[in-house]
Amino acid sequence: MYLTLSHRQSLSSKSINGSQPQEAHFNRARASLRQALSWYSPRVRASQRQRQTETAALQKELAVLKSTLDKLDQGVIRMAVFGLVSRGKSAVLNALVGQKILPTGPLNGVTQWPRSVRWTPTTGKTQVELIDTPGLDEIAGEARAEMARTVARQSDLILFVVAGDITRTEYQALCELRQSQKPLILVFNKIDLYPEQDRQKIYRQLQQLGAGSTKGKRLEQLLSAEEIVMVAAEPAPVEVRVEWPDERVTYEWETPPPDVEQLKQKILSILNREGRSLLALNALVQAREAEASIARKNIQLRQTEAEEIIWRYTKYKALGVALNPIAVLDVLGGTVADLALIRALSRLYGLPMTGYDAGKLWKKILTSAGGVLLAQLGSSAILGLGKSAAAAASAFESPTILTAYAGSAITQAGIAGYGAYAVGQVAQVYLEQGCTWGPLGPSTVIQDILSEVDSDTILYRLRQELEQKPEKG
Ligand SMILES: Nc1nc2c(ncn2[C@@H]2O[C@H](COP(=O)(O)OP(=O)(O)OP(=O)(O)O)[C@@H](O)[C@H]2O)c(=O)[nH]1
Ligand SMILES: [Mg+2]
Repeated sequence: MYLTLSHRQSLSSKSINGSQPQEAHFNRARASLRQALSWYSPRVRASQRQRQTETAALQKELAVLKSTLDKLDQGVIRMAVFGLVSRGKSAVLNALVGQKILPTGPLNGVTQWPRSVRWTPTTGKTQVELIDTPGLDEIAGEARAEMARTVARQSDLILFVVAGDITRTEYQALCELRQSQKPLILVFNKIDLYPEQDRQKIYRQLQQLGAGSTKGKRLEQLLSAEEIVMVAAEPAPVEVRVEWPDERVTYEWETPPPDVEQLKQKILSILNREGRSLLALNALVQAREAEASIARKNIQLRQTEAEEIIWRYTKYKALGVALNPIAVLDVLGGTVADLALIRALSRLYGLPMTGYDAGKLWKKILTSAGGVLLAQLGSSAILGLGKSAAAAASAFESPTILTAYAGSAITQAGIAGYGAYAVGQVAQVYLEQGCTWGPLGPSTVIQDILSEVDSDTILYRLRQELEQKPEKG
């Protein structure tokens, strides 16, 4: 028995180092997206007009889910480059690809729009889409932040190019990009402009970047010293001395070849080690957003119907409690009614309740709706007893006691009814958050994948950020 267990454990920890878990992560992400698409896509019985309006309202989210799945199927890693103007962003991408595809130049703002080029690294099997962007200080204010956010969200890996000591604007941009929760390589470009000593000094300063303040501490998680590389993407021409056979000496300008070897190696090692998992995780994070948004819209669209259902259950519950003379059954019956209401709502919204125990949900609701529901339980006990006593006494057919029975029954029914109403309201919020927690829901798969990654991977450091989850009951 023990033997089997430890054998199992050693097997699973062994497989984590190979490429198998990457494929497993990848496949699980695909399954999750497929499930989401089939769940939320227009149903076969979508003939009613209402269904059509709903589908139209969810177009955007469905498109996101679909394109995310397509991207996953193609297996292309997206890598975006960011930095201030003229740091050599376009030059770095050209050097990686080995061709001068993207225009570069000494003027600020050569690149005006994001643009992408394909790169097939020589060793890896993976295809990479490189995305060039305009300098972050080139576009003004909100538009810049929006561009950076959009591009970063779609990327699996980010390159941030600096060309020397980091400026305040650069530090701020780094912190902003960090919020996209993507792994980041800091590229120190134009090293040909610095003598060796200065170069090392700047490199050390860049390494210090994460250390220090609490803000820095968080930056460090995304930017370990190992993810800082030095390159010269488009080295400036150097003057060389040429000695001729006839002893003449002339000076000529020669352009050294680009040197981005460090960066290339870094990228390749990340891709080989965790490229597929990064791809999977990125897709899942996007799916999680889309699914939560679908839930929000569904709940909004069906507001009226939901109110009707909640009201109906409220009435049943109130009636049931009022007519039922036995105290304990009130509490039990009330609970059953609340659970039935939650189920009815999840059916109405078309949101999955799988893997999600309605009982837990109810407990959660009980605590969050606090006062009202406790009052309901309390009143069931106290008024219920009074009611039972009154019922027993009513055998004597005294009209005053009968009035007492009716009085406590109505009060209790009112409170119980309000309880059901509160349950309905809270259930809406909870269903919206909980829809991604099914067995193949993105939140669940994200958590599974992150629990398996090695401690020396980028994903491991991203873990805290990516695991952010809605409160679970
Ligand atoms: N000395 C030196 N110059 C470089 C290097 N890389 C790029 N440059 C020069 O820096 C200038 C800007 O390069 P780009 O690649 O256009 O910079 P960018 O960051 O894309 O600039 P924008 O698109 O304007 O934001 C060009 O004149 C390049 O020749 C390098 O490694 N060493
Ligand atoms: Mg450029």
